[in-house]
Amino acid sequence: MKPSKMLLSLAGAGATVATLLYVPQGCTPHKSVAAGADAQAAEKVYVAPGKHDELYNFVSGGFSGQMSVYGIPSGRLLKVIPVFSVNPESGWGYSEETKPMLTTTHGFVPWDDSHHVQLSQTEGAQDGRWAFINGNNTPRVARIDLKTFRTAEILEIPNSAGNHSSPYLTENTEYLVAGTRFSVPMGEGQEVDVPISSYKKNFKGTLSFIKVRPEDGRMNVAFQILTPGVNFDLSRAGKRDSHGWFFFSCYNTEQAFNLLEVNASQKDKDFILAVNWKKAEEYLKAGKGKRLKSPHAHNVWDEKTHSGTSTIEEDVVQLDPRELPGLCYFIPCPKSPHGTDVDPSGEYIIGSGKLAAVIPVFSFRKMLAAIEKKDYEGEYDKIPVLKYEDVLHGEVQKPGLGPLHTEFDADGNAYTSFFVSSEIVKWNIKSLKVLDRVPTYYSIGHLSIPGGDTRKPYGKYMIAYNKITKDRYLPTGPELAQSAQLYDISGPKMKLLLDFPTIGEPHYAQSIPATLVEPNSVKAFKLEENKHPYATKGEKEARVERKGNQVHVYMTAIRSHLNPDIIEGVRLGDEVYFHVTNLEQDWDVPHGFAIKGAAENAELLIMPGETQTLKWKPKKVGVSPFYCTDFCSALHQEMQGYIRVSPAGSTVPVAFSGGQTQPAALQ
Ligand SMILES: [Cu+2]
Repeated sequence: MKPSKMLLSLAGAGATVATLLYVPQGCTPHKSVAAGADAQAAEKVYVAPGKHDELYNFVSGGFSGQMSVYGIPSGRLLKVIPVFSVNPESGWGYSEETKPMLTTTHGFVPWDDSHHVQLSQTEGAQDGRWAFINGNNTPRVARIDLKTFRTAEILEIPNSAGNHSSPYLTENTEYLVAGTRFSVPMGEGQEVDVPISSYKKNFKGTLSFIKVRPEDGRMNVAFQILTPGVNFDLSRAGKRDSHGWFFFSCYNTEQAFNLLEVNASQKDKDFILAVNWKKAEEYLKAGKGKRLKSPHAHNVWDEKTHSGTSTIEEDVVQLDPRELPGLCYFIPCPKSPHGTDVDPSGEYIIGSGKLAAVIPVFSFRKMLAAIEKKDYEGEYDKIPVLKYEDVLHGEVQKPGLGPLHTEFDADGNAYTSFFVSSEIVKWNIKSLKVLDRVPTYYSIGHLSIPGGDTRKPYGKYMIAYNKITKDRYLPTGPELAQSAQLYDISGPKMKLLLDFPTIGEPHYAQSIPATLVEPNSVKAFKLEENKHPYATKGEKEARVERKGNQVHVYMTAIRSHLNPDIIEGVRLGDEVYFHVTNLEQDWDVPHGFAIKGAAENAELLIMPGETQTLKWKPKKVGVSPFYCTDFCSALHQEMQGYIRVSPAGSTVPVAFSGGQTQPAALQ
């Protein structure tokens, strides 16, 4: 009996956790741990102190809205990269400079839900420049610069209601996509005030194609495709011969609007939508798109000013496939498809029906031939539906229960995750024969093979991202750490090597050899290139200036003091801006800045050569301490200062002191 099934059946019979732990015989979850990983496995994941891991693993944080970075094979957590949510560890969303990055047309959104990581590619291979990730709730996509491991750009997606099939990208990073998870009425004001029961008539979906500028990665919505009102789940771009096409899985082709759990599982087959984006480019060039007013925020980080800016882009161009032949085709796919994945050759498209008993494998060549013949099964909202048998390469029989996602090795094999039966199944793409299966602990969602979605899989490892970890780690109350599991796939049989806990819920993740990222890593920002308007590039420039009710503190931080460290002349009602420049030019010497009673935003973390700003509105008369929060030197505890706040209307003059800059007022 599989541990997961036993767990479910025992739990169903009302067994307590304690009962589970003390089951004496063979098939307890604990026994399976011993069977899965052994001393040889430990050797394979051991990275000696001082040695570096072989791969970076970029993992989505799910409900945390962040992306985290692990070393593989050790599973060591290296960094949490803040993206769509505020993050106190780095001041993301708290400092004045980072706030614009979380701005949307709905205002400042401090918390989102991030799902899928994509690493940039050149000619179908990972290039180590950028990682992309989607914000699911308030639809957005982000680009992370792998030189700094920082979010460099966030683009809001207009006319979208949940950005799930995103941000999958083409093999030269020409485009990344953002397909709406939910369909909604499109338009503004009264146009969208319609009864929900008018779903079939009024609800529409969109697929956004976001252009990525090759030289610097800058994103913009190049066009949107208006679609029938269905739900889009995941997507993958074609590669090699199928480059120029994109494949989106869709469910709820029933167009149900309530009780989806029942009403969206009525039909035997839903669809994979095949989009010819080269054709879309032709239509766009020929002026066939409609420009629609669609305000959306575009937030860009500037490494020279160490600041983000948020601008509102006003419109997008939409293409309507009902009027543009050759743009879109539906491929029937059994039972509510979740994943759609394209193999390294670009020929095979794998659909994964969540409720299907087989895995259908489609042939790109057969798809083109079927389109050529124009022998369709019919139309769905005026879009041609191809015949299942015409496009099918074959079906994998009895693979498991609840197929979700498929990745590939370099030897023509596919690995599919099965949520319901908690396992990964290895099968051959051409012969469709099942070759091996291993349990996961428990309820796997995505899986990832390094380079497994590219033309050139790195292979060697596979990582499972699991939803449940009952019994895998020390208990931590009702909420347990979620989990990733590392498998060795270098031999004919898959072998479990390691469990490691993750930050948030790990949805998708991708790994890349460290050699493609490590040499480019930035160590410090050059102080002479700091173009922040409030930068203080030397201690002699440190000062305090009043502008109306604003007090600007030009502060420097260097081991082991803040300058100025005494400030007077602030009055209740003032807004104090601490612009702190970290003067260090050395790797791994950030300084922090915290002040008592910073109710609106709290703290800063400032990298070497960088300037960041904390806004502070004092609420009380008196003296408040401030200090460095990052243990930077032997005299870190002494890295502190005081600011005096006088009553409104006080005549205490602005004065400051620190090192050589002691003013007359304080002598
Ligand atoms: Cu310090």
